[in-house]
Amino acid sequence: MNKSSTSSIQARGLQNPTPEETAALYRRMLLIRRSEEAIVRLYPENDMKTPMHMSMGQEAIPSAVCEALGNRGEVIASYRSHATYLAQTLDVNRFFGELYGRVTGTADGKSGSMHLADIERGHLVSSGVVGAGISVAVGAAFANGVLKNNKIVAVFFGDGALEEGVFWESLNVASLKRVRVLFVCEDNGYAVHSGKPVRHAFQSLDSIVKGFASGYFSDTSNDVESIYATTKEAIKHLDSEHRPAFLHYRCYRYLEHVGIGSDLDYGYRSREEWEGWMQRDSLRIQRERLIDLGLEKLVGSIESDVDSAVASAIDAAQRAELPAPDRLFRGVFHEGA
Ligand SMILES: Cc1ncc(C[n+]2csc(CCOP(=O)(O)OP(=O)(O)O)c2C)c(N)n1
Ligand SMILES: [Mg+2]
Repeated sequence: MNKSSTSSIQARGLQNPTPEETAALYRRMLLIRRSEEAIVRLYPENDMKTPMHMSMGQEAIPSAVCEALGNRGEVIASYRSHATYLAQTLDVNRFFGELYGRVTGTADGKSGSMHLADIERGHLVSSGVVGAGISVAVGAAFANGVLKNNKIVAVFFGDGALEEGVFWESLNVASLKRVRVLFVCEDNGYAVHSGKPVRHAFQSLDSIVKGFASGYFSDTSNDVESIYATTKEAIKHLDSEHRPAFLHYRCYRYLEHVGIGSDLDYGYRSREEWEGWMQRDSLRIQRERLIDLGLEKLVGSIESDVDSAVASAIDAAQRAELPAPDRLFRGVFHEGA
């Protein structure tokens, strides 16, 4: 797996990541995985009073995109935003503060897991409305062009958002006005319990998106290094062509649509399909890659850093205060300058 994905990067003329990049990609993915493993363990205590749209299995895409964008990145996400939030901000403290509904959270503990945002760290907004962030991203990217601040907005959405008019309107206007924005489709094959064949009349997006004069980049591997290399190519395209780019990345959701359980007995997807994706788990592959590079010690220190960051964030969140009643309406509406 390791060798074949390396050679697929080479076959596409893309550069292999350095060992430092390999480790940084693993660190981002591990922070997401360990945080969600903790959610699976602790959610049944009923102290995190928010719905959970879990990202397990989908860590590679936001980790690769945020690493590739570095400090140029600004992210907009859907309700499935644990992974994008942690990949972009690396801030597990405010993350757990919000899930526990505490004042230390991203929104004073008032928004829950579907509206994670931290503008200062470049996670602009998340929304529970499918596709809602896409047009906002085009506006934010347009503003960056006017301000000439060199920032790049990446908007993450699922394959279900391709059925929303707002996606096509946003692609149209971004292509027409040559807005530098990355449309990142996290294609996990399902919208709730419906597969793509019963939802999409089109077979392939490639020619449709290219028809808009937008860049089109696709990666079906769910391999973080491959996605990282592809995203860097897309960023080059954005910078040289001054056009949007559509990144079509395949992934797989390990858990149920909403909640922390398995849904393999619901009958809409097969255990064989699920096992096939589990066998090429992006975290395991990345860990093996670091071991192959002789970096066992580094793996150990990344793992103990991440474990203690997650444990101390949970401990702090559990001990933090709930928002006082007089904060209820603060920050809900724009309060002027
Ligand atoms: C505009 C709108 N329509 C319907 C819904 C209900 N809904 C919530 S999640 C979802 C499926 C979205 O699937 P996808 O975009 O593929 O994202 P995934 O959950 O797979 O990450 C739907 C239809 C919604 N939240 N917003
Ligand atoms: Mg989906």
